[in-house]
Amino acid sequence: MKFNTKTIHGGQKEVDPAYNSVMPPIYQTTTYKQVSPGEHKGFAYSRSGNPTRAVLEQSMASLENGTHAMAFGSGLAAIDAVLKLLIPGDEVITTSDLYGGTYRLFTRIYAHFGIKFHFIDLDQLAELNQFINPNTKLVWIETPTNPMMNIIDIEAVSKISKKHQLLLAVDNTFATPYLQQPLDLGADIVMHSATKYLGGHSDVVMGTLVVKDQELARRLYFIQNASGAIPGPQDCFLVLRGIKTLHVRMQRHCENGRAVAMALRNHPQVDKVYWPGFSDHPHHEVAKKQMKDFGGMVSFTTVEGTQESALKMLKSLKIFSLAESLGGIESLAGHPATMTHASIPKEERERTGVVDALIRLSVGIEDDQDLVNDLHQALGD
Ligand code: P1T
Repeated sequence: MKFNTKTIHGGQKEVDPAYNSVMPPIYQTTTYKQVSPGEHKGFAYSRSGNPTRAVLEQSMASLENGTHAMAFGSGLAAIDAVLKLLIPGDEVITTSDLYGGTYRLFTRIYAHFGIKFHFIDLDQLAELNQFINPNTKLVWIETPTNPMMNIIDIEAVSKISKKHQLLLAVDNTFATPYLQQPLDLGADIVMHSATKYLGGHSDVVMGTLVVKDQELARRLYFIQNASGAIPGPQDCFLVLRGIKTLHVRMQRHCENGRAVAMALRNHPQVDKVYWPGFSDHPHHEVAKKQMKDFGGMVSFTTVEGTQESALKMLKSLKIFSLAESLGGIESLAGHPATMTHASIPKEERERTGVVDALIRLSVGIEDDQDLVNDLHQALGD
């Protein structure tokens, strides 16, 4: 089955054995009658499993070319489940260019439980070897990174991880499985904030994990059930509905992302534009190799280069809404330094490029000319 068919049918052979409904019923139930203890139709209690959630999980496994998936109450809850694979003394190698909430979870929660995090620069990734020691257990990467749009070579990192028997987890939120499938490139775990492109309509907070190894799936399922950060059935239904149009939405996000990136680049008031589709983007070749297109996220700075100029521009936008989050059908604009990445110390975030003047756009699927015109008027045209 090709990807554009999988979004609609993947993992969803028989969603309703009772009435053959085309969409899965929303099983709004906590529990299921048992004939005798342990004798039931596959579901005993909705933390452990729910039929609506099961359809979504099977769909996710299919989209990412994995074998098992688990859904969680948020993207961060999904990341939290991966970290629970670790024990005190274990070490994690990750990059300094990360979603601020992920950084906060690592440094403000798990570091207190005796897990050590090494935040390395992207250009040190090729020398990942030198950060590996016997305690290293996990490599965590995002690609494209939030919000600097750096691209990490998943295949190259996975080769090193495999050699040292480390787990490689890839946050695939920005790319989605439409653009890139990390398990095929050697990753062990794919994570999504399904809140973003998978849900696609800015109406659900959710996270997912996908794996292709039975034992890893067993361990993560144990954590999902034992810790209990599961999503409700209504939300699973909504994300599943979102997934059914993922391929069409992503195609338009990519087209509009390209139009916006080009228009910004050609504007005299704009200084730097971060978008991996530019042939002079430092990781353009890697992006071309591992992604089908370049996505709908674009970050930039204006020539004035101050927080005031960034905030002034953000306030002048009419179609783009000033808001956290991304990946919905509507265009959003954000100020990473004070919003999504405020939990990263200034010095550290500025080292990765998240300066006070940076603006991040989640380019929606409205008319591309309207979006470009909105940016132009906010830039003072
Ligand atoms: O918000 P939540 O569903 O818990 O997902 C966290 C998360 C994880 N990974 C990446 C790459 C993310 O971008 C996010 C959430 N990001 C935002 C809310 C944002 O505006 O960047």
